Amino acid sequence: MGGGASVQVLMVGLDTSGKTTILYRLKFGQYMNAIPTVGFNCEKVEGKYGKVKGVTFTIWDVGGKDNMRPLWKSYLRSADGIIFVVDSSDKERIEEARIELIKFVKSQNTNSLPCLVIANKQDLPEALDPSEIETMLSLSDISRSQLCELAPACAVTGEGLPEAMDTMYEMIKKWKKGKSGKIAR
Ligand code: G3D
Ligand code: MG
Repeated sequence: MGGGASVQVLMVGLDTSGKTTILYRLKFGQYMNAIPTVGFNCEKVEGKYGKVKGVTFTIWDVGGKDNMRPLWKSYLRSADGIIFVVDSSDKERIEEARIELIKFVKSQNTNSLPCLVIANKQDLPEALDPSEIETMLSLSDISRSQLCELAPACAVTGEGLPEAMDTMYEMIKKWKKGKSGKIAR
């Protein structure tokens, strides 16, 4: 894979974690006020700089309200990677996020897709540190069975998002490399 490559990313996470804001920030390069997502949004985003220059990311942003969560699985079939977004300032729901994350990554046991956790809303004064989030979400447990990384970000300013997309792409490349020679999906 290199310039001109095309990858599919499934973005999930609890409602109001900032998924749609991230999607539009990546797509339009500016802050767009998103309305709560009913169903899903999908955008093609071109990597502009560095390692992802010329790479097309097709990003599926699926609604995260509790009644939508069982549907996340149905978007996995063509995904090359998962982004799980957490609201770093929402301490009350971090445990709920952990449970949904574990449930979701375990539900795709045959693929073990790479999973990037975006610790969003790092701009808020009450935001937990990335290291605290890593512990509270038990990311080291997930890392035992599949590629899993954490990226801090702020979707409002866009800070951290280019690095997050770089990391996602590197993880997908690694995963595809490891998979070749094994049974194709
Ligand atoms: P969702 O798609 O995950 O449900 P949204 O979440 O993208 O709809 O965002 C939910 C709210 O969080 C929005 O505010 C949005 O502006 C805000 N938000 C998203 N990312 C950030 C961030 O990095 N920092 C801060 N401070 N806010 C963020 P409203 O007010 O429209 O509900
Ligand atoms: Mg949304």
